[in-house]
Amino acid sequence: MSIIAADVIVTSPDRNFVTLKLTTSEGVTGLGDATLNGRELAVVSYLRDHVVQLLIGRDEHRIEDTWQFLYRSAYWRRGPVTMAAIAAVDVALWDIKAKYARMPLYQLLGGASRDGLLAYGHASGRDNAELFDSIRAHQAQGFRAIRVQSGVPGLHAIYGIASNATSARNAGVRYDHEPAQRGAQPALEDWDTRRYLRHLPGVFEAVRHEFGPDVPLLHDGHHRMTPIQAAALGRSLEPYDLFWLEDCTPAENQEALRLVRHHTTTPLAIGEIFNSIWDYQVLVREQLIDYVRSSVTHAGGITHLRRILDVAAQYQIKSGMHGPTDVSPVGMAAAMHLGLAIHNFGIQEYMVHGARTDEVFEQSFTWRDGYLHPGETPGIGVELNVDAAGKYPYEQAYLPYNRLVDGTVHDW
Ligand code: EZ4
Ligand code: CO
Repeated sequence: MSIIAADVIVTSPDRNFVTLKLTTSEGVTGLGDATLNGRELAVVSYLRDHVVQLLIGRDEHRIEDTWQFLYRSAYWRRGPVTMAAIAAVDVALWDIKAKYARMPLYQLLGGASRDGLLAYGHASGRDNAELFDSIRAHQAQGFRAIRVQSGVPGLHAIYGIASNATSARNAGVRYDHEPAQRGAQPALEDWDTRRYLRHLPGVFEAVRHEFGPDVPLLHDGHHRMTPIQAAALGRSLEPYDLFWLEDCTPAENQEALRLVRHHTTTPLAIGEIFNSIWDYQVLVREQLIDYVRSSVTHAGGITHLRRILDVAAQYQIKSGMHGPTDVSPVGMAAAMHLGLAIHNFGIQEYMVHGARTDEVFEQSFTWRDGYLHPGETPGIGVELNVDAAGKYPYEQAYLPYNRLVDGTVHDW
């Protein structure tokens, strides 16, 4: 038994996706997501030019060994490109193993620890009226937990405020599901932290007043604050009982969270741009966070993210896997299987994919009453329709960036 083919498929139905497809001598195929938003082709090259030939002839059953081989033999460890590539191989191998076993992947990971995965959606608005409409639309669509992002008076375009894109499956729910704008240059947004810090607590006060105390509310700071600013925001949001405050400071400085933690009881989530267990070492050991934001896609696959979450579990830290539209249906399926199986599941981010994406990726998952479930199809439950994928060739796209009023580039 061995891997006889490894194909890297690039398709851009609603946005760019990179998918690895492995085929075994038994005729079984497995899929892995290798999408790195805005830098997609770097992972394509990493796989096609450096990894594919290492996979041909390998025993597809040796998942751990293949992970360690790819990680250690490269010598150049970690990094988003390397870890997305390894993740794709890892998930494709788990998909194959589960298909051999004729079981949905979560069964191989220990079986279900719950009935379904609580998911949160992205509500946003330029002002409170628009935000309330967006929250209502999400609730009508089944979401029980809601991320709240608001425009800030005086700022024109900021992270997380929906464009006019409307998801077909979610009539009425407007999504910022193309923050990676197609084109040869990134879009420029503006930013002013002091205005934001002044404005946001009032937004949450209004949302709590309108929607009551029960609904879990989340917020994403998108790495924009200094530690002392983040501490002040966490404290000013305490009366509104957030489920979490995400990425309050730039993620690469783990020490920054110590200061934030000492000043606020608002739960903290971080890690969507992390890619290995080493990024969490201080945060987990010192219990500076409450939720691990890594996705299967960007943190070395099922094998590595499970390792991170097992260490986190010792400290009552839970999962909060990244689930934007740039995690493909393959990456989302992998997340759902892992989330269903682990004990320390927290919540799953869920931005609904568009209709063209659903045409390319045939999926088994279910979405009912605010809960996701990966379904019972053997493997991860996703198949790629190659003909449909071929209709949507790669298009260059960039995430936006921002500048302060004096022209300084700021964290986006
Ligand atoms: O900006 O996935 O919590 N979600 C996020 C996302 C990220 C994009 C980057 O590719 O912060 O919207
Ligand atoms: Co985020």
